[in-house]
Amino acid sequence: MTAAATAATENSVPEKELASLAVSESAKGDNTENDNDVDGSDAEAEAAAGADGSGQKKKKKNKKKKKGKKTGGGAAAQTTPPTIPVSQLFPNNSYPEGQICEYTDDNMYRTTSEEMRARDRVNEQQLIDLRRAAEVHRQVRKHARSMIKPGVDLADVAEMIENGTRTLVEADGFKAGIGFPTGLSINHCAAHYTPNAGDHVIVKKDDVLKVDFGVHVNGNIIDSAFTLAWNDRYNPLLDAVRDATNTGIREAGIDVRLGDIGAAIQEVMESYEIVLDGKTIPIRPLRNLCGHNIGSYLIHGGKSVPIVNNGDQTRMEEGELFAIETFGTTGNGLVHEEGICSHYSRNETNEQPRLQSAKKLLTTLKKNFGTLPFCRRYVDRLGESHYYLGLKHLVDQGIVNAYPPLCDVEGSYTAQFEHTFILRPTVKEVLSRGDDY
Ligand SMILES: [Co+2]
Repeated sequence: MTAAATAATENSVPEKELASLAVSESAKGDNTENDNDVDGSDAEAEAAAGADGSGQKKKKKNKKKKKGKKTGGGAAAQTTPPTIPVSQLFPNNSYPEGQICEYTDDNMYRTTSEEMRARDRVNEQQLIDLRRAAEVHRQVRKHARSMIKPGVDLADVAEMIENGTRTLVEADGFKAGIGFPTGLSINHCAAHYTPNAGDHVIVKKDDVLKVDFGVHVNGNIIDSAFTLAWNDRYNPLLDAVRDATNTGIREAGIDVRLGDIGAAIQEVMESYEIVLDGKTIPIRPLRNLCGHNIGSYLIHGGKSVPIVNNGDQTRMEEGELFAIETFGTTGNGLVHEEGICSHYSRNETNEQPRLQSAKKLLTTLKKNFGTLPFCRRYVDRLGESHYYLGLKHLVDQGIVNAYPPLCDVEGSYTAQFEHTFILRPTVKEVLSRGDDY
């Protein structure tokens, strides 16, 4: 999920206020090994996909050669569509590690430092929660990738992703669940579209679809996104953004300035171009979107990771969790708010609603979502109805924030890739890394 861009105009670009995400691979190439590990776990789950869960579990247990793998030894088979909680596939919290990237330069000492290792152990539970959420993300998106194709209804896609997440993470109040509304933005729309009740958008073969969803365990949120297209002509756009995101991840580290990360992302993104209908178009970053750090139950923790060089001197710090997301476009490079709103989140304010119906709704929102973003469908499924006026009242009073879809100019195409990583005392761990992106 990207930071809500305040309505952008050509004249005032509120870059500082926008946060989005980016991800990159280890500069040293040591990521290859780790990528393979993730591959291994996916391949393992894939091999058994579609089969009976318990039967496969036994089979896998006897497969000793998997034991040395980092992916948690006891991983058994997931079904298609996914129905088995990851806690059953990875007993005793043996969730796969993300991609491990060693720190470089002045921070090289951290990898082996006893002191840093001791600090690392303090946060073990958080790491377990994050890895569990990341594994849910990988397994749900794997199925999403196979079911999303031209002709599919975005309402069905959202339902699959959300129900899959709830099942695999064993959703339970604030202990575990969905991190934010499933973003399913098409073509010139870059972010913050999800179907409202009754919306039926059918994917077309020349569409470019961004799939952005989140999983949390005890408020530890994994925020990761990818782009799908079925026409090869968009490959340069997707390559540019994947490369830019991986560049951002690679540059990230303890004490690194956010503006420097943005500069690296911009340089890579702008080195690409695309030919559409015989016309060569430069690929630009969507400069009023950005990545962000993530707090407990807080998708935007207050720091923004720009995707252009905005000169921000703020530094990343030890222990911080970041989502780096980059967006590329064939359009103007600026998003504006467009269309019907579906995404909302509650503001931390003491302001009280004046309307009675809004008071009741606010109580429901607090109880069910806390500070996590939600969409209208999530309110519908609580059994609420005719709440739109109350919701509008809360938005007008500044008690709830509204995040309408964010789009570049009509006719343009936008792409997004996003990963969540944590700056552990010893290493950078790209939690949501998979064999897919
Ligand atoms: Co995000």
